[in-house]
Amino acid sequence: MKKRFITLLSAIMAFAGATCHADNPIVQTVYTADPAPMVYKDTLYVYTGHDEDNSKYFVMNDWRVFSTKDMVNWTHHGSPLSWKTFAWAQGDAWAGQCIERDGKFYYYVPVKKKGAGSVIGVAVGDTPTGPFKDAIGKPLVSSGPGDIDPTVFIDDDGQAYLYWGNPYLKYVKLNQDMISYDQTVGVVSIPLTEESFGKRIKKDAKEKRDTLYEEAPWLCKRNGLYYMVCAASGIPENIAYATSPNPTGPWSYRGIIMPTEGGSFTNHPGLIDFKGKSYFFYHNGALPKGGGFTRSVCVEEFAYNADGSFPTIKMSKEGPKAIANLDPYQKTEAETMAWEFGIHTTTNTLNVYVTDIDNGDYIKVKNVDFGKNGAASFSASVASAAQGGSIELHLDKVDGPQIGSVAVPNTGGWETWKSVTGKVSDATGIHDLYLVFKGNGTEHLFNFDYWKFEKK
Ligand code: FUB
Repeated sequence: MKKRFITLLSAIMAFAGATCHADNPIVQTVYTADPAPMVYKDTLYVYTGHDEDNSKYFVMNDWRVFSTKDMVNWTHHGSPLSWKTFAWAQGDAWAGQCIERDGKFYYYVPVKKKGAGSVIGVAVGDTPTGPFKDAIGKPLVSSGPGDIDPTVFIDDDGQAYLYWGNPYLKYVKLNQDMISYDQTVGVVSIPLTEESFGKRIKKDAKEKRDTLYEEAPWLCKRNGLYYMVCAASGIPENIAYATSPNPTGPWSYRGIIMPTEGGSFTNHPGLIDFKGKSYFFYHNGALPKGGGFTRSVCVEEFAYNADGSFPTIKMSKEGPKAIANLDPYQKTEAETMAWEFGIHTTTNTLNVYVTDIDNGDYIKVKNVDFGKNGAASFSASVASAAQGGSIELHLDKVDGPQIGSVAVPNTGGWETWKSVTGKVSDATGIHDLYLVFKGNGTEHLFNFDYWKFEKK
């Protein structure tokens, strides 16, 4: 994404100051789409697609994964999977979902098969962030046109379901191994009736769909009720839902959750409960140069109504409130952030780190708890084949009180990492921390891997 467009947005954000904590979209370094949240242990992961810059169609080559423990700071884990992972695929890394079973992570993704159309593949990994490999060396599902947007769900009795489809809605019952499905049941098409998915008001004679169902199904369960949340109502899409007492229907249409807004003609839901709260993920075109093919994932906290129905959920710039503070006395990856200005993240074979750092760029980390006694020093792991620079530490605003700084030298290489340390003063209590990068020269200043404060 071009830095100059981010510059404008960040200037507006900085001017808006403390009252405007625009944490949506949750990622600003790349365009992201089609969110699929998953909780594993004490961490919420969100798997996304990746719209390439300047796309004029759904040009998507890989998937991305991000994680949070506090709902405001997101750690970038790079790209765990691409369509190239599947030797038999030729493109279209569209909307997927990952789920854990028995310590393995199964990632269901649609891809374009060589010489054919969309099919659904399954990749498997040992950790939530991969690496993932093709689990079976061929498509898992190839049922005809519209095999996109898989959603996977494991019921309380252990039966797993994989739903998908546009314009159809189909499912299979996955076997215990998660990489094959029950052939006796086969591929089942859900009847798309007005009772199940609402009546479509047809705009013209070309409109073939009778119901609101469009694509992007998301299957989940709460208090014994199954929810089928989906993109609906044609283009531009909104998000609607149906419910059923069974995972396979019949489904009853319940209404619209998120009305159309946000500058992207598609939307795509992902729902999750995390640490006692409910979260609704979606995408819009809110970043600079954003739109229908350059989308960004956002999240809202919500509460189900007492009868189990959804409230109307509006898109916001603020996103959810923090549910935990960040401990600055633990090693924190530099690519953990609530917001950033100007930087990118990149991956080598071992690691994700922050790169493309220029004078005036910054990373904002929210709700950092320095404690009563405060911090004494700050260390950072940095690398530079150029002139280096410095990291200034500011509280609450990019030009807020400065609590310290560290100088970054030329370390002899862009991946020749060195620890640098500087003194810190007047850092107590809970603050948003701005790591502000300074330096001169025409090249990028340095790379940044992780940081940590020491207590007084
Ligand atoms: O990201 C490509 C397509 O756009 C997805 O498959 C749909 O759900 C829509 O979000």
